[in-house]
Amino acid sequence: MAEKKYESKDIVVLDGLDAVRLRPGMYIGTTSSRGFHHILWEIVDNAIDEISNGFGDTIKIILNKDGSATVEDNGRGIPVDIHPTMKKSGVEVVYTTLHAGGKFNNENYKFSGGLHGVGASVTNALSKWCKVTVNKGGKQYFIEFHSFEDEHGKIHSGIPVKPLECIGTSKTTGTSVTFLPDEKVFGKQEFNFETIIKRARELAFLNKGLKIFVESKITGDKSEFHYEGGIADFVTYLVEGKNALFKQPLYFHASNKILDVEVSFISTDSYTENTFSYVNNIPTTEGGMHEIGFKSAFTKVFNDFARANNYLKDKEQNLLGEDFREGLVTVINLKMNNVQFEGQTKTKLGNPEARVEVENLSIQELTKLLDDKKNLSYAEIILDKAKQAAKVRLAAKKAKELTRAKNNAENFNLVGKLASSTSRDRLKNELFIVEGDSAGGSAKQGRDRRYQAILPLRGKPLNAEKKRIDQVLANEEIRTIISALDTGFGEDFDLSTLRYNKVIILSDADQDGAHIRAILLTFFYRYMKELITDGHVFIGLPPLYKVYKKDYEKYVYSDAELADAVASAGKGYMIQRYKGLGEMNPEQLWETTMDPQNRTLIQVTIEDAAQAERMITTLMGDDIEERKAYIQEHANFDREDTFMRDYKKFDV
Ligand code: 0RA
Repeated sequence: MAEKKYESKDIVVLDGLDAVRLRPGMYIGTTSSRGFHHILWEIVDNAIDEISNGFGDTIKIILNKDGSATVEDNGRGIPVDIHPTMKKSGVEVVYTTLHAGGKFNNENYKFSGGLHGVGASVTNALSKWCKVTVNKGGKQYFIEFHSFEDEHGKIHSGIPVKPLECIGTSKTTGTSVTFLPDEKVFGKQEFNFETIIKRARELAFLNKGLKIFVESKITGDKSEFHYEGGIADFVTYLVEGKNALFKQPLYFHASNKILDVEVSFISTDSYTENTFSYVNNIPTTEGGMHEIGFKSAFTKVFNDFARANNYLKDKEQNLLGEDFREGLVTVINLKMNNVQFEGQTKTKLGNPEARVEVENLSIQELTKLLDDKKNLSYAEIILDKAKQAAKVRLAAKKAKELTRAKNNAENFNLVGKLASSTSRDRLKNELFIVEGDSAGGSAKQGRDRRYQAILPLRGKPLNAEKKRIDQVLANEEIRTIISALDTGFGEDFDLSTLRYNKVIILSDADQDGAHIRAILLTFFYRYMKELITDGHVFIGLPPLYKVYKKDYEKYVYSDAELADAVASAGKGYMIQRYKGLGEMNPEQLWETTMDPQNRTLIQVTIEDAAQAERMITTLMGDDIEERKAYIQEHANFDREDTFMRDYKKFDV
């Protein structure tokens, strides 16, 4: 059999832009909506490069009725002279040569943005047509490219209809590009105004001073973004609706030969840290070297400051980075060349020099910020918060150790407060968490001791000054609950070892009772979520009144029910009002609130718990009265609303 010859002529040589057509995914990732918008952002990136290097200040993005998009800038205009080796105009080179954008970097631009740096030629290659107008040197120039199928069915992409020509005069400078994404590549798709707005806003934050207009000629929608504060305005935007602890974000900007970095941050009363980082306008969701550099600088500078100013005593250990960053919202904006992206989604900056340089510049700039006396109160806020966070961290660690080491003495003492049930039947056992020692005493005497365990909670340790849920973790009673449930908490939580099928919170129908309930629910919500989602958490419902006379006795659980009870009692009745659980004797407490045959329980849903957490965490203010009023208003499981006498419904 004749061997098949393979000769040079058989090697398929793809013209640059034809390669893009053949495998668009290689250049823009996907031809879905993301890729469709990507070819717009390639053009916008070029305009931003021009502006962020100091030429011009405005970009317009216009969505046209025919499905095309226009991107206009008032930069210097793409070069129109003939390229010495390519023998074509600069404009034609940019739109027909892959990676042509890259060559601007070192000579013309210090740093260049953009996703893959594939440049405008990719947009041209994947468009049905693309028209470019350049205003420059008093003249106006025009060139048009198109993609078409020849008589052999071969597709030619991004071909200039004719060379760049001068079509008139102009008093301005800048570049305007209009392109129609090719349906043959993308199918029928259109630009999404909301998507574009979101990214335009982000770009305006990341490029201080840049004005971006977005207009849809299809719907008439228009938006405009311009932030003189840049990423400081970004931080302000991010904390809208949160409780910021600074009047305004802190900000610094520094650069050297290798990179340019700006950072802005603000402290909030939240417990989580939020860092948003960018490299060349691209979100680095997975973080990377720049984030690490900034974070270690932050930790170092604040620890040094704390020591120098006696916030940390000699014998005290340094605070951890996570302590300083609790509640911190940060935006890091890095510009540098030759970036390497790593990670699962290629959104993690890998360049090691970014860590070193960002760290050094950040140490220098953060030190300057802290030296400025007008920032002293900000430094104090961060330090106070960090010290609290460290305390909570240590307490949480201790609690964890305690629940692990079940037999040690301290733990034994804790569980000592618990009156356990005699049965070991996990499916029948119930844990009552009871507000107050006296109610706790009644509950212990009145209970069914086979299945019901009682844990009295003294009001005090869980009282109003316990503002922070994390502090709650350091609380003895909470640690007792953790030990008693035997599930562990947080990451270690394991529902399969739960000792009680029902965890029932019994608290008074007043402000303190509501607060204690909210704190407990918040704790469960945060650290034992499954306990709630699996339906183990209940609110016990003690009566508010007893209506009675000779031969008549009725417990009343809501104000609405009171009138009915009074009416059916007839003449000569008396009303006893229960102000708290403690006013009931053991038998009454059993009969009305604990007896499975007669009681009413409200099963706590995850929404209830989320609501409780919002209440606790959004009420960080020091105005105890205001907080109490708020809790009363929002946390009292409203008896008229939630009240259900049908215990079968809840008491399953
Ligand atoms: C390189 C050099 C010059 C301008 C540009 C690039 C440029 C590129 C784009 C892409 C979109 N808008 C743009 N605006 C400018 C300046 C050449 C000169 O004036 O000498």
